[in-house]
Amino acid sequence: MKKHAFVGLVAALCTVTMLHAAEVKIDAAVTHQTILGWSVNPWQPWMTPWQRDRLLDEAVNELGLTRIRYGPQNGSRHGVVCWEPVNDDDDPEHIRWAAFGTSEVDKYVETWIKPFKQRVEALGDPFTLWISPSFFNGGSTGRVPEWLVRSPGEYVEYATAFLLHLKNRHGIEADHYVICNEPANGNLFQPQVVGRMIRTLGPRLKALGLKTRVQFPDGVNTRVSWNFIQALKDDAEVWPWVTHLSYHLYGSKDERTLIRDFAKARGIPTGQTEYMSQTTEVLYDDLTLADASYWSIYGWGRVLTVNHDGASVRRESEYWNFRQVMHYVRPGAVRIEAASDDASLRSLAFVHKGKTTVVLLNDLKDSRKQDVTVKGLPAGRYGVCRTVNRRAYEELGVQTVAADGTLTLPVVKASVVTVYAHPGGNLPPTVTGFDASPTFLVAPASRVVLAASGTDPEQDPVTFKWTVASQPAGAKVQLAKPDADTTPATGLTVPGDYVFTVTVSDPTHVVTRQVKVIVFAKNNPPEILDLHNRIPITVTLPESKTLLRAWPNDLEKDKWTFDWKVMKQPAGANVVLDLPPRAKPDATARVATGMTVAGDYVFRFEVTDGHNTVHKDHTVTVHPENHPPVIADATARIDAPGSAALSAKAADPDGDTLTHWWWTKKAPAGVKPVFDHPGHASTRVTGLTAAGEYVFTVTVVDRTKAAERDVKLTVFSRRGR
Ligand SMILES: [Ca+2]
Ligand SMILES: [Ca+2]
Ligand SMILES: [Ca+2]
Ligand SMILES: [Ca+2]
Repeated sequence: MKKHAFVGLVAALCTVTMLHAAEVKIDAAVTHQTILGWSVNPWQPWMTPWQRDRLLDEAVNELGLTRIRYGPQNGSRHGVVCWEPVNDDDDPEHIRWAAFGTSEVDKYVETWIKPFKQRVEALGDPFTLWISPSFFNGGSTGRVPEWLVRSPGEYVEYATAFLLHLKNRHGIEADHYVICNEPANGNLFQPQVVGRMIRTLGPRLKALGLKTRVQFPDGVNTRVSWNFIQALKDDAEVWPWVTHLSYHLYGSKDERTLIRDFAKARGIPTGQTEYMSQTTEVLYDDLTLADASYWSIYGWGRVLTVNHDGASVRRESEYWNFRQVMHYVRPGAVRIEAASDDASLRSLAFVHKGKTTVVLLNDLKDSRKQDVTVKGLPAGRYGVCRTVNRRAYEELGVQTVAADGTLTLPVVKASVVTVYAHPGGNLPPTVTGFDASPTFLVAPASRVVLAASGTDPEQDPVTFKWTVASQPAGAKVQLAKPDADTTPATGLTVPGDYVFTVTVSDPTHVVTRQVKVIVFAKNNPPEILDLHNRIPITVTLPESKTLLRAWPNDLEKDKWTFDWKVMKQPAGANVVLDLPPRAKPDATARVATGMTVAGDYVFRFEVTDGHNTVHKDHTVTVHPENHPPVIADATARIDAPGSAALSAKAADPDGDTLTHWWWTKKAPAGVKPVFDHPGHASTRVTGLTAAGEYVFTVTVVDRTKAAERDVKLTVFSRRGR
C-alpha cells in the first residue's frame, strides 16, 4: 500500500510539472520602446548626511534609479523658501534674482541632485532630470497666483529662471519641464492654459540655449492625460516642444494604448510619472501597454524609508521586486518581444549593447510553481537571480545557454526571476542586508544585534566579518560572533555614534558596508517635521481664515500631546482656532478664523512627549483688500506696413506691482501676429500680413486681480487705401 501510494505521488508530481511548464519566446526582431530612465523624487527633510548617502547608495547603485523629479517650491511651508512667492518685478523679461528662492534650490541640488547624478554617471549611465511645479488650489502648494497664470510671460520667467539657475549656478540642465503637475486636477491649468504656456515657453527655451523640452501633460490618470493630448493635438505651435508624453494612474488606466499610439506616430517616448501604489503588475502594464520609456517611483514610496534615528534606512515592500528589473535594465535598453504562453507568467525582455536580459514575473495571484523554458536567448553565460515574496534577492548561479538558445528554469510562486548576461570572470558578492536591531539606543540600553546577508552570482561561499570602525571615547564594544553574519554587539555604554564595518567576501573579493548606531544620552524630544497653512496660502481681505497644519513625530514613539497658541495678532483681530469639520478629534490641523485685520498673525504649534516640550512658530500675513488695476488707456497705431505700435497705460489703486501681457484676440484667418515684447506696457506687433480687423488685448495683473482692455485695429489692403 505504502509503495503504491509513493508511486502515485511521484506520478502526480510529474503530471503537475508537465502541466505547468510555461514557455517564453524571445524575439529580438520585434522591438518596442527604449528604456530612458527610472525616476524618483527624493525628499526626506529629517535625514542626516549619513542616511542620505546610504539612501542614494541603495537607490542608485542597487535599485537602479537614474532620474530625478524636482520642482519649484510653492506654498508657505515653515522654514522653506518658495521659488517666486511674489512677482519679482513688473517686467517678465527681467529676472530680479533677489526675489527668487534660490537658496532652497541650492540646498536641494547639493543634497540630492549632485550626489545622485554622480552615482548614476559613475555607473556609466545617463542621469536625467525633470521639473514639475504643483499649484493645487487646496493643497500645500496653494492656488497659482493670478499674475502667474494670467501672464504667459510671467509663467515663462518663473520657469526659465528656475532652469537657468540650475544651469548657470550648478551646471545642471533639466531634460524635461512639466507646465503643471496634474493639470486641471484641482488647479487652474485647463488644456488651453497649458497650451498657451507651452507655446510661449518652447521658443524661449530654444532662444536661451537650454536643452530642456516639455513633458506633457502629466495628467492625474490616463483619461485626463488623453483628454489634454486630444485638446491640443491640432496645435502646431505646441508639438515641436513636447518630447515626452506622460501620465499618472490615479483613476483610469485604460488610455495607455491610445497614448502609446499617439506618441509613436509623433516619435515621442511615453512615461508613467506618478503613482503611489506601484507594483510589478503596474510596471509590467506600463512597459507593455504604454510602451513606457520612463517609469517613476513616487517619493521613496514602497522602496526605501529613512528612519528618524539619524542613521538607518529601511528597504520597503517593492524594493526587491523593482530591483529585479531596474538594476539590470539600464537606460538605452530596448524592450524586445517576450511572449509567454501562460497568462499567469508575465515576461519582459530587453537588449542593451548586444546583451539580453529576461525578467519572469511569476507573482500574480494565480501564478504557480512551474518550470519555464526561455527560448531565443543568444548563446552565452547567464546569471540567474530571483526574489521570492518580496524578500532579499538571491543569486541562483550561472547557466550556459547553448546554440539552441534555450534555458529551462524552475520558477516558484510569488517570485520575480531575472536572467542577465554574465560578463565573465568572477563577480563579487552582493550585500543584501546590513542592519542593526534596534536601529538606535537610548541610554542605559547598550546592546544591539548586527545582521548582514549576501549572495554571490557564482554561488561562491559568502563569509562575513564584523568589526568596530569607531566608537565614542570610553566605550568598549564587544562583538560576540564577529565571524558570523549575525552578531550581538554589547558595551555601547557611552552616548554617541558607533560605526560597525561588515566585510562580505567570496574567495576572491571583499565588499564592505557600514552600519551606524546612535546611542542617545536621554529620551529625544518630538520633532515638528512640517508646519504650514493652506486654503488659502495667502490671505487677502475680505478673506479672513486659513487652515493650519502640523506634523510631529517622536523617535521613541512616546505618546505626544500638542497645543496651538495665537502668539500675536493685529489690534482689533479676534482669531479663533477650531478643529476642521469632519476631522478626527485628535487631528493636529486647525481652522483659524477671525483674521479680519490686515497684518501678521503668529501661530505656535507646541508638542510634548511627557519628557520634553518643543514648538515652532508660523506667521500668516493677512493682506489688505486688493483693488484691481485700472487701465486708463490702450492704443494701437500702424507704424509701418504690417506693423503696429501698441501701448497701454495702467495704474494700481493700491500701488501694487503690475505686469502686462499683450495677446491677439482676433486676426484675419491664417495671420499670426508677433509681439516684440508682449510682457511690456508698450510693444510692437508685426506680421499683420492681411487686411482686416484685428483685436489685440492687454491683460494687466497685480498680485491677485486682473484688468483687460481690447484695442481694435483695421488694416486696409494697399488698393483699399
Ligand atoms: Ca516675475
Ligand atoms: Ca521679472
Ligand atoms: Ca563571486
Ligand atoms: Ca491692487
